[in-house]
Order: sequence, then structure tokens, then C-alpha cells
Amino acid sequence: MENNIITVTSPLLPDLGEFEKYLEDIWDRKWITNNGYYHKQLESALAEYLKVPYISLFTNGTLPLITALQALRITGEVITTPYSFVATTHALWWNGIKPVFVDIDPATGNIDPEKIEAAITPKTTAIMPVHVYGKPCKTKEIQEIADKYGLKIIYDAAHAFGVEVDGKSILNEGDMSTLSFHATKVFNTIEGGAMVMHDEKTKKRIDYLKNFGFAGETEVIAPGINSKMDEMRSAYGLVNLKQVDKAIESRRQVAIKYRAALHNVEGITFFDDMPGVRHNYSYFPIFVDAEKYGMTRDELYAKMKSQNVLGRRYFYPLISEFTTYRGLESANRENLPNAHKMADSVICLPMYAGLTDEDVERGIKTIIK
Ligand code: T4K
Repeated sequence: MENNIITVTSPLLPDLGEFEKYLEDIWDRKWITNNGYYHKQLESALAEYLKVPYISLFTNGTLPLITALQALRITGEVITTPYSFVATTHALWWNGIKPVFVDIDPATGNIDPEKIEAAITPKTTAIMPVHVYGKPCKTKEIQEIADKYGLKIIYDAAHAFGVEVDGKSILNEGDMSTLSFHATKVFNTIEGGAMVMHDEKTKKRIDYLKNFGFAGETEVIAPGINSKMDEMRSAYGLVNLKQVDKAIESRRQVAIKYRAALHNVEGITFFDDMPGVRHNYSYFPIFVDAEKYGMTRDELYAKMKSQNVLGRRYFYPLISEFTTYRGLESANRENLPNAHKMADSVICLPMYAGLTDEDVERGIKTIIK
């Protein structure tokens, strides 16, 4: 990296020579967007790879969240987590829905199912959890609550590409799941995203909604949006998908090295792998206990930065602290103690496929005193 800087991530790029061949074919076909040849191919390839029945490509990972809420006609209040990227809650805002923040489980960073019921009101229509860092939520418990109160579940699975529990895709949980294929993700199409659904009827409806609501040349069924993925990015995705398993393995090796080096550093903790889970190692968050470590999170963050190791404080500040949301009753600090603790102690270490041993070592040295 330029100036010896190690960034928190670096995009997985497809083989350029192979991608060029796809581009030549697209040029020959002269079909460059609107459910094209490679768009269809990428949808099939992803459905197979991810072990999901139906998937619909989007132009980023935010629009499938917005569209899922519209497709399910969600209104009123939605229970969600403050410990995520701001797009999760923005999707609610764009639909005129009030987010209701519920605290997280410190063991995973995900919404704590035990605290969901207390936040349900007559206006609650859905739960929108996030598999943060790709760690699976307690889906069984969340489903039980949703069934009891007649709520829908939309999982923001932006970080959970390829994550499986007991051999089954986490993306099949809830009513719908959404993915991000942004440059910084385990699998990327530069910008891109997708929605996973359970049946063909829903897929059809989502495909209308992401194409302005068109259900044919002259029929519009709803005020849909334009969120179609073009042929260049679909082809890029097809080439990139071929190396994603290798990339996940490379990330796993980085995680092994971090864990081996940091496991007995006083005041530094991290997540271990969960039993039965195929992780994707999308992020490697560490948590700093200032008292035990002898330095605050922000001091360590600044020290790393001064040595050109650019960790990131994902997800600090909490979404509930941003201007748009901080006036909400559920955004009260007292309501979200675990989320605040995590947001105030986290640093995500550099993590990507192909991060060299030397760079991993440099990252570790900034932390080990
Ligand atoms: N839900 C969740 C839970 C999410 O985390 C996200 C997105 C979404 C929904 C929405 O999905 P999208 O609509 O974005 O598809 C990044 C990403 O922009 C965002 O996609 C992601 N989550 C979020 C967690 O992180 P930034 O502002 O931190 O990215 P940026 O530009 O600072 O990049 C981070 C580092 O990555 C850079 O320091 C260097 C490296 N990088 C980045 C880019 C873009 C590269 O080396 N090359 C690149 O092209 O938000």
C-alpha cells in the first residue's frame, strides 16, 4: 500500500484479463443493464453459492433494505439495533418508520432477543436485526417473538455473505435478508447488493419494485425505485465469485494469526469462532478495556494511526447518537448500556484477503506493548 499504510480493508479484485473477456462480450451484445445476460447468470450463481432459493440483485446494500420494508408494507415502529452501519436505520427513515433501539448481547454484538419484547408496542410491525461482523443473530429466539406478536423480520445481512449455521445459510432466516456487495465487503461487485427471499412470488414482486414498479411495458404496480445492477458489475461479480472461497480462507488465516498473538494481551479481547458456524471473517474487531490495557481505545487507535495501521472504529458512534435519531426515547444511553460499551471499546483491525504476514505482524506490534 502507498506510503506503507495498512488500511482496514482492501477490495477483492477479479482477474483483470478474465474480466476483460466478459466486457468484450457485453460490448458485442450491446445489452448493458435491465436484467441482462450476466445479471441473470450472477443471480443463479449466487443462489447456488449461498444455498438460497431466490435472490434479487440490487445496485447497493441500502436499497434492498428500503425495498424490503416497502414490499412487506412495514409501517409504524420497527425494532432494531443501534450497533450497525447507519444505513440500517436510514432505511427505516426513508420509509417514514420510527426505529426503536434495543440493546445488544455483549457476546456477539447482535440485538439481544431477551430485550425485544419489552420494546414492542401496538405500533410495532417488524424487527430488523443485523448479523453484525457476520456473526449470526439468535434467529430462533427472534423468530419465536415475531411469531408470538405477528411481526415480520428483515435481516440486514450486509456482513454475512456465505455465513452458515450447521451447514445452512443464515440468509434463509426471517422473511427476507439483504446483502451488501460494496467494495469493502467479503464479496464485492464494486457497489452492489441483493435481497434473499423464500418464494418465487416475492422475487417477482421485488424485481418489479427495483425497476420502478414496472410489471410489463405499460403496467406499474407500485412506486418502485431504480435499483438495478448493470451488466459490467454483474460480470465483475461472476469473475469475483470464483475466488471468494479462497479469499475467506485467507481471511481466516489472518484471524488465526491475530488471535494467537493477542490472546494473552491484558485488556484486549476479541470474538472466537462460534460452534457450528461457517464464518466469513468479514471484520476482526478487538475490544479495549482501558483500565487493564493501560490506554484508552482512542489512544490505541491514534497510536495505530501514527504508525500507519488504519484500524476503524466500526461501529462508533452508535446510530442512536446521530442527530437524526438521538431524540428518540429508545436512543437514551441508559437503554443501551451494552451497545455503548462495545462502541466505546472497539477497533476493527485490518482484515482482507491477501493481507501479508508482514502487515499482520505490523498491526499486532502496534497493539502489543
Ligand atoms: N448495512 C450494514 C450493516 C452495512 O455495514 C452497510 C454498509 C450497509 C447496510 C449498506 O450497504 P451499501 O449500501 O454500502 O452497499 C464502508 C462502506 O461504504 C459500507 O458499505 C459499509 N457498510 C461500512 C461498514 O463501511 P466507510 O465510509 O467506512 O468506507 P471507506 O470508504 O472509508 O473505506 C474503508 C477502507 O476501505 C478505506 O480506508 C480503504 C479501503 N478501500 C475502500 C474503498 C471504497 C479501498 O481500499 N478501496 C476502495 O475502493 O463505509
